[in-house]
Amino acid sequence: MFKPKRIQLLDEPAVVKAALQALPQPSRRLFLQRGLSLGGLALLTGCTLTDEDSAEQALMRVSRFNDKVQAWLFDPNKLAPTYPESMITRPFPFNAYYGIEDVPKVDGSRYVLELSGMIADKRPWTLEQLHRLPQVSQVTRHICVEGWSAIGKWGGVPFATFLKRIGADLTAKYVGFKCADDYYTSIDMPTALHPQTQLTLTYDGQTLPAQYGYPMKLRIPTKLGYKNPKHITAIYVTNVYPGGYWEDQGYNWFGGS
Ligand SMILES: Nc1nc2c(c(=O)[nH]1)N[C@H]1C(S)=C(S)[C@@H](COP(=O)(O)O)O[C@H]1N2
Ligand SMILES: [Mo]
Repeated sequence: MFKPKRIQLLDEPAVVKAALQALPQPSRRLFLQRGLSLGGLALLTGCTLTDEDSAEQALMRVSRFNDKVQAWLFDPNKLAPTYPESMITRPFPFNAYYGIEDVPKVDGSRYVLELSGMIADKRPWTLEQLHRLPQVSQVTRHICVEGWSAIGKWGGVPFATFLKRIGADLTAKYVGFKCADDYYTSIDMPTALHPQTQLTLTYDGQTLPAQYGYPMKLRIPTKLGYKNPKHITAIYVTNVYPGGYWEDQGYNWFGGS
């Protein structure tokens, strides 16, 4: 019988420690109760760790397991906290994988939002058409993994309204986003349909400023900052795992806040 060999090259305590930090609280507690070992980690995550695995690959697999746990725990009816306007952070921080001088300059009059994948009506949308849909607003907290958070006010169209309007297949697994910079990300369908997930056109009652994602971004208060794509140019619906700019470099894909 084939029996996978235990990892030789791996720094076992370091991998277990890093994996533990990647796990959400309930499974972390379970794991601590069971004792810390790579064997236990393999049992818990269903990942067989062989000596062909690098520590990095092992952690990636634990992170994918973590996606599943977070998806199970995600309550589609639970709302992220909202705040009074007096608590808005001013000025609101800018963040991207580049400096503010490199923010993409998008011409709103020429802008079109492209649609593809499991969507019945793939006709592209202009900004004007998006503004004509029913608008809502929210004052919520944006939390960045880099260690800061800030409260802001975003206005736009509930994303669920938009997805239904275009005839997106709501049983599909993922919604993916391409941006005017080289950024890209993707989210699970339950999060896409969450009542606070918003196709955002305004910030603080004004047209969305360039640095915060003009002409359109996705605001998801139930997820960390990197899951909130700015300058969206294309949206697609798919069952094929799309990854993301930071996710493909090791950030956890589910990215719940
Ligand atoms: N297109 C694009 N979207 C992006 C990013 C980016 O670099 N490009 N950075 C993400 C990260 S890590 C954060 S914290 C937020 C920052 O949004 P803000 O500039 O509105 O604070 O945008 C997210 N969306
Ligand atoms: Mo971030």
